Amino acid sequence: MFETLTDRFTKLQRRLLGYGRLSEKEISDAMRELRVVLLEADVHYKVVGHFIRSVNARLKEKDITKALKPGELINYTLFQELTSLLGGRTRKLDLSASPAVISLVGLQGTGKTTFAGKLAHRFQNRRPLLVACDPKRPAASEQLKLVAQQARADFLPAAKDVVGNCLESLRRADRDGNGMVVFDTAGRLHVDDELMSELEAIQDQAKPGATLLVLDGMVGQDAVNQASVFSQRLKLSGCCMTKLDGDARGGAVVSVRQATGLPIQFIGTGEKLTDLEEFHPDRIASRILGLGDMKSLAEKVRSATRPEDQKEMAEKFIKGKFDLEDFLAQLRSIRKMGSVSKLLAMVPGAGKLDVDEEELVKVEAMIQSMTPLERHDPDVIDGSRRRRIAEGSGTTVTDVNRLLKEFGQARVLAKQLSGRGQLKPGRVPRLRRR
Ligand SMILES: Nc1nc2c(ncn2[C@@H]2O[C@H](COP(=O)(O)OP(=O)(O)OP(=O)(O)O)[C@@H](O)[C@H]2O)c(=O)[nH]1
Ligand SMILES: [Mg+2]
Repeated sequence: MFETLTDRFTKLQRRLLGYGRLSEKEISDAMRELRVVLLEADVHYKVVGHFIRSVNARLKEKDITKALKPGELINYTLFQELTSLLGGRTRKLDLSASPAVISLVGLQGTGKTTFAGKLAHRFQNRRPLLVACDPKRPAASEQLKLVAQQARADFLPAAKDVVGNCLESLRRADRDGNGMVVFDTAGRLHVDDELMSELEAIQDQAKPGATLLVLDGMVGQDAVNQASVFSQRLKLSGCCMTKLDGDARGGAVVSVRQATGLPIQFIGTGEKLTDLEEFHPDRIASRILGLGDMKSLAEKVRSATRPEDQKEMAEKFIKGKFDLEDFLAQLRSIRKMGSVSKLLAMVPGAGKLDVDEEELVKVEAMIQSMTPLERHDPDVIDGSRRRRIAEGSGTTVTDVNRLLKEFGQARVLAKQLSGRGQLKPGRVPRLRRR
């Protein structure tokens, strides 16, 4: 998987590691090579532009080169930015409803039926029911039946009235106690109006909790186009990228999130039922970059940034100059220490404080979706930027509003307190969920 991309990255990194210093020229040489690597991997050109700009901006704004070799700093920055490009945090499939209803959509042959089987296999304990939704091609229904047998899942054959059949499957699931229902919808060679109307009808009437777009990872940038077309008509919750075991160049995986906002939730790595992986942006980034030992590099960066930076940050905060970039750095160092609640439980009297870890993850995702300017000067974040940030981080505008409001209040409070000399360095505002 991603061999070509990893190969190119490894070569680039080997050269970068040799850099003794990091001047404008080295940075721009490295960026030029990075552009070639990405374009050759068939990454969408707009995504390449975005990626290069953010890596570049990050490299220029940071100066922690004392403890790190320049090449290491570039590697680390590439890792961080690639993780963020791939979606930042892992998006788990929402299985809170019972039954959890999942509709699989996508063009012909992308791997929907195979993926239905893989899902059923993975979530066997929920007694999945696989529903065939392509009455026009009897072989499609037969294929799903076989897949269901292999995965030991229940099966409902296709019927002429596709939507009616979906509704029938929900009644059956209630009756038989299936905790998961998967609609294996019909594929078409091209996106046509009839297909879309049928999928819309399924969405409107059977109301699946998740609609996943299945994309063939081999088609490269075309996956981005498919994702755009499907999301114009349907409310997609995420996608599954299949066939990444082949000689896929990786471009689709790298592009789709940034180009369409659609998170990748699974990747298919073979034809067997077990060839399914949950998509973790950080692990994939590390794999693509061929970085085995990201953990110790991260440690090094942390210790390199620690003592002076912490003090400087506390001072910034007191002076009201603390920006969202600093805030993100703080948040990361808190999260890297492990579970915040567990940590707090060790502090006498603080065990009952409610620190919502999920909230911390969300806040981190939101700040990651901001540009350097927005992080530095949150006042520029207007309505459309808020929408973009929410979209990019998989949160809502209300979440972004809340973060900005609380951040603003903390800043004002810090200024007031520091005026009265009541605040000591080292304190950072704690976010509460409302
Ligand atoms: N190598 C590899 N092959 C896959 C993967 N996923 C699916 N396939 C193969 O791709 C082909 C098409 O898969 P299907 O699951 O039938 O695709 P589909 O989207 O249901 O196709 P239609 O129902 O015709 O729209 C089959 O030969 C699968 O074995 C994967 O992750 N890796
Ligand atoms: Mg099929």
